[in-house]
Amino acid sequence: MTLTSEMMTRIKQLRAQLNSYSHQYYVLDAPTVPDAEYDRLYRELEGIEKDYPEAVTLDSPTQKVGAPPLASFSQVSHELPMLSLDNAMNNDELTDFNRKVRDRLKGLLAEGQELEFACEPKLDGLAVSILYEDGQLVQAATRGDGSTGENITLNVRTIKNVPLTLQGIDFPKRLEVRGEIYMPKAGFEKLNQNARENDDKVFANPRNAAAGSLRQLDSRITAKRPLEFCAYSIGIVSDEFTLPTKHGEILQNIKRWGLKINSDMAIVEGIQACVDYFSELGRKRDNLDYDIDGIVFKINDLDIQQQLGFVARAPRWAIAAKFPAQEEMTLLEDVDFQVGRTGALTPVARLKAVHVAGVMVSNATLHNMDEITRLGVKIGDTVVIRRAGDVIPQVVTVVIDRRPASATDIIMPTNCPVCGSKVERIASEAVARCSGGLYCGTQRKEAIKHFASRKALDVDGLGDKLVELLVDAGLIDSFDDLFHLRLEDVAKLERMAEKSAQNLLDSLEVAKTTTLGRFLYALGIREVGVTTAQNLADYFGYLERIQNADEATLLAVPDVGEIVAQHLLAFFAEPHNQSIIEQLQKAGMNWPESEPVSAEESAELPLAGKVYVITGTLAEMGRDDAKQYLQALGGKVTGSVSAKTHCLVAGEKAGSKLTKAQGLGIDILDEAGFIDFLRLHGVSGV
Ligand code: 5U1
Repeated sequence: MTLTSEMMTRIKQLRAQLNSYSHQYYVLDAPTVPDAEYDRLYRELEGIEKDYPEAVTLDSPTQKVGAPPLASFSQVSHELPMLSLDNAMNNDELTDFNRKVRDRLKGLLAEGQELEFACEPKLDGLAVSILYEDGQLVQAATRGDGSTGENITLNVRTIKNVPLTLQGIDFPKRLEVRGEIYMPKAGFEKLNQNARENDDKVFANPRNAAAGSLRQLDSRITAKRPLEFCAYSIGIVSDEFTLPTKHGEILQNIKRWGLKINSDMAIVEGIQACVDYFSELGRKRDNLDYDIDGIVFKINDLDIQQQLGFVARAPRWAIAAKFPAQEEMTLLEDVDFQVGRTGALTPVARLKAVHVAGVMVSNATLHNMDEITRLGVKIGDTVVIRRAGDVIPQVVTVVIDRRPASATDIIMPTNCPVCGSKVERIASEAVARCSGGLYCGTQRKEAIKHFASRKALDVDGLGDKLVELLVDAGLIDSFDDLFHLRLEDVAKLERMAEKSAQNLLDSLEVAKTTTLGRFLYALGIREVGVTTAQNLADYFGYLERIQNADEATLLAVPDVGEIVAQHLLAFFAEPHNQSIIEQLQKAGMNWPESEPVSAEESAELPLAGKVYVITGTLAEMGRDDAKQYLQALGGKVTGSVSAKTHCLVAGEKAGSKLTKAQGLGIDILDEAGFIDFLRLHGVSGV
């Protein structure tokens, strides 16, 4: 077949369209068409290129899937050295940096004139250089030693948000963009989750995952990794191009040319504003979509940058203010096995106490025996602990060359450390469980704590400590015992008095009236979380129908797969569980039941078809209640902001989702506004 000019026109159209959709999706985070439309156009282009291989060009969107493996990476000499940065470990060192800069600029700054700084989160990834000639990506290289790096062009070409062709026409003939390649937290978690399931390499942190993915000789592997690029400066720029006078303006140009820059960057005046920015980002750090290890502050004015120049391999006009490290080394002194609500035995590392990310850590989770085998860890080892955000600290690696001769293997006990029942492990499951069920004191306590917890019956005043006291005093053994407590017995407990005991009984009385979703969740059926419980309640409307449902009917419920269906069937088939439900109903537990809302009816609900995201702290109602209200009005609640989001409900301390929603021009409601909105839609009692 000959390649006609009509066909060439169609190829060009498709490439331009696909590049534009990719840019909207990966760089602007604002897709304008569904994925299916992108896929359709992609397949059309792929089909044409297959029929006319002579039409394939290096910059075609189909060429981002990787190439056959290299034998090794070649070397690239950086025409302009890639600099490193001096660090400031605290506010004093940051203000010291400002003082030194001002001293050097004496005479150039008016009395009291503040310097302008660009503040940029310092991504925890790998510094790279990407070279464009005539708008085409021609080379990408690692930083290496700053003078020579490795040629990783084939790998960088596969990164979704790195354009193969620059946008617009006003870019320099030669342009070197510098920035960081990193792996966003969500992609990292998913990659590791997959790796665990398939016995593949698990990475210790997003940075290692990014490095491991980028250093692949087979770029087809890199293409499958969730890497992103974020630009923070330029290197070579050909002479015909007139550079702007401010760093911030350069970044805006880079953005216009189709590359991603950090949306959390800011331009501020004076060092105090830098200190404030550092504190604010420190607070937001855990909620960002990516790992950062500090903030880079740069003098914004390029003339001033030039006046200040460099010392050794670092510029005098920039500094990296560092956050406390998220990883530290310490000694694994022992391992205990903790019994959970469902009897799962979790190995917990007892550590020599160590500061990690500003908090003293002496325990870390080891997940399960498979994880212990994977890590190859022994008691007595020196281990690396990672604490990122609010998640439980993790043991991520073992420092093998520090292993003492006395190190001992970690062995799963054969009997439950709490009740002595046999520990069992089902071949298909990673976890081992105590077979004691509610005979096991810990399982009993944990089940009752769960029953009373906020997302379940939400019994005001019945916290974990009080449940333990009640169980230890022999006052409760099962859920329904809670509703038969006597005032005089409760009042005798440690730190209780008649008034607090009465308050507890009153709260229990209130909690007797609940919703079907909450009741189901409270029962603690394995794998039935809040959403699944609510979906079951919405789908069936009546408890009895859930109790009698067969597997096929359960599988029709959104979010219910085979495993959940099996757990539900097993739970309701157990006479003991049926009797618990009967006892609770006899004790007065009740919830409204009604025919489920049909598809036609739900399409008529006021928020039908609308997508909401909830972020930050909602002090009045909590995020779960907010979600339930929105769902009851027909709205869909998702976890991440995109162009498809209609409205963001943003409570206190909202972080990157708020910034993103603002950037996309999405409606935003604070908590007070949200409560008004609910009232307007007829929700009472909020
Ligand atoms: N955000 C950001 N990271 N980072 C790293 N900006 C930035 N700038 C750097 C480095 C090494 O160097 C320039 C100041 C040259």
